Parts: sequence; C-alpha cells; structure tokens
Amino acid sequence: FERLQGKTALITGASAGIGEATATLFAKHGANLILTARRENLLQKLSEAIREDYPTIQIHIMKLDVGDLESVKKAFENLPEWARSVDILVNNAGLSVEAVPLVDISENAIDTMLNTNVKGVIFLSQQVLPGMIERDSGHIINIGSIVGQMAAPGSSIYSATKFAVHAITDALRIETNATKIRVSEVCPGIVESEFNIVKFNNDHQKAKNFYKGFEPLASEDIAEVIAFTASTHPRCVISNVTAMPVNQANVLVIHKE
Ligand code: NDP
Ligand code: 8X3
Repeated sequence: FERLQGKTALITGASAGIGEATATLFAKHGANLILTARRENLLQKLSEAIREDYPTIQIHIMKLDVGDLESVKKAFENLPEWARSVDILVNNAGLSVEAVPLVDISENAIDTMLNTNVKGVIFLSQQVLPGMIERDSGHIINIGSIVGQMAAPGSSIYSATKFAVHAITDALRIETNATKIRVSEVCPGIVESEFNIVKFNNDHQKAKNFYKGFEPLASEDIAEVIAFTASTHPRCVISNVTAMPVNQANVLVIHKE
C-alpha cells in the first residue's frame, strides 16, 4: 500500500467498523486523514490512538451528518489548509434501519437510509470533485454492497440505496472519463461491525446471533480491499470489487455449520 504515503484521504463513517479500520490502515501506510461521523467523541478517541501509533500523520476530524447538506458545507468551510486538497474520498458512511418488509417500513426509516446512503455519497463527492477536476487527479471510492447487486427481503430500501450507489459510481466514472480521476465501488458481503446493531435497533444479542454458524468478514478485511483499490498504479482503476466471507456465495446463500 506504499502509494498511500503522503496522500490526503477523507473517510466518512470513521467512528466504527469498516471506516475506523480503513482510517487505521491508511495511517499505517502514511496517509493524512480527514475523519468524519456524527459521534465526535469516537473520532476523537480514534485520532488519539492513531497519533500515538503514527505521530507524523496529520488528522482533522469533522462531526457531520453526511445526509445534511448544511452540515456538510459547514464542515468543508472549516478545513485546515493541508486538508483542502483531498486525494482520496472513501464514501463509507451508511446504515440499514428497520429490517422489515416494505409494507411495514416507516417514512422516517426510508428518509434516514436515502439521506445517509445516497445523498451522503452525492454531497461528499460534490465537495471534493471541483478540486479533483482542477488538479486532474483524485480517487472516489464508494462502499456499495452485495445487496446493491441482488435485492434481499427485509432490505428493500437499503438494497435500493446500494443499487443507487452502484449507479452513481458508474455514472460518475463515465462523467470523469476524460480526466485522471478514478471512481471505484467496493461491495462487501457480510462484515461484523456495528452495522447489525444499528439494523436490529440496538439489539446486541440479535446482531450477534446473525453471525452464528459461519465466519463473517472483519472490518479489517474490507479496509485491506479499500487500501488495495486506492493503491493501484494511477493508470489503473478498480471499477468494482466484491469481497465476501468464504462461506457466503451470494446474498441469500450462506453455508452455516
Ligand atoms: P458500522 O455501523 O460499524 O459503521 C457505520 C459508520 O457510518 C459509523 O461510523 C457511523 O458513524 C457512520 N454513519 C452512519 N450514519 C451516518 C450519517 N448520517 N452521517 C455520518 N456518518 C454516519 O457499519 P459498517 O462499518 O459495516 O458499514 C460501513 C459501510 O459498509 C456502510 O455503507 C454499509 O452500508 C456498508 N456495508 C456493510 C456491510 C456489513 O455487513 N457490515 C456489508 C456491505 C456493505 P456515526 O454513527 O458516529 O455517525
Ligand atoms: C449489508 C449486506 O447482507 O448484511 O450491506 O444485509 S447484508
């Protein structure tokens, strides 16, 4: 991952799971970091841990809700000088809430998922793209999902948001085709993180039971895929990559002991 050295990377959803693991791995390989999430105390703790292990890394934390345009704009107005040129944007913040059939899903849950998973990707990309276009370089890595390739029952809206991430990623790659900007999609299968705790409305036992009988991916596995995606030669773009637990064949087929 040596091409990460000296790069400025903005990672959304860095307070937990895949985003946190990606921040730590990027720091290990010399990237300076802009870390965002709503839980500022967790970002503070993470940045302290990273500074202790990698004291030369520059870190700026931004408390923001990615789906709230005003919150995004305000955070970008306050960037320190070194953080103004983002080389790599990892649009990772995302969530699934109310894992119920479409007939029962609330408007609030629909708005939360669309705002975070879809508008968030758009709003953050809009902040970094003008600079990337001007510099004719940069990399946007969107975190999709296997449910953005194949819908799952009980995940209709969440699936729809990840299908949207896929479409946005492909369209943006075409729109920036005449530039050196790279646009990638990383699609994880099941990863053990806070994702299921949020999905099952803070029911930790239910979240844990979901992983019974097979070994899910760890956040660190996807962090490696993201770091690899960000580290290829600038002439090469990994347009789309899917990474699954070894015993998961697709969204619905999981071999359990
Ligand atoms: P986690 O719940 O562990 O982490 C999600 C992160 O997103 C947190 O840091 C959270 O921070 C942040 N976040 C959520 N909502 C917002 C918001 N409105 N504004 C800013 N930040 C927000 O889940 P994962 O690490 O597993 O998920 C990361 C990405 O991977 C998501 O896009 C998810 O859809 C995707 N994914 C996950 C899979 C899995 O099985 N875990 C599989 C496939 C894809 P905070 O609460 O502090 O704001
Ligand atoms: C999340 C994938 O299958 O855990 O994006 O809902 S799944």
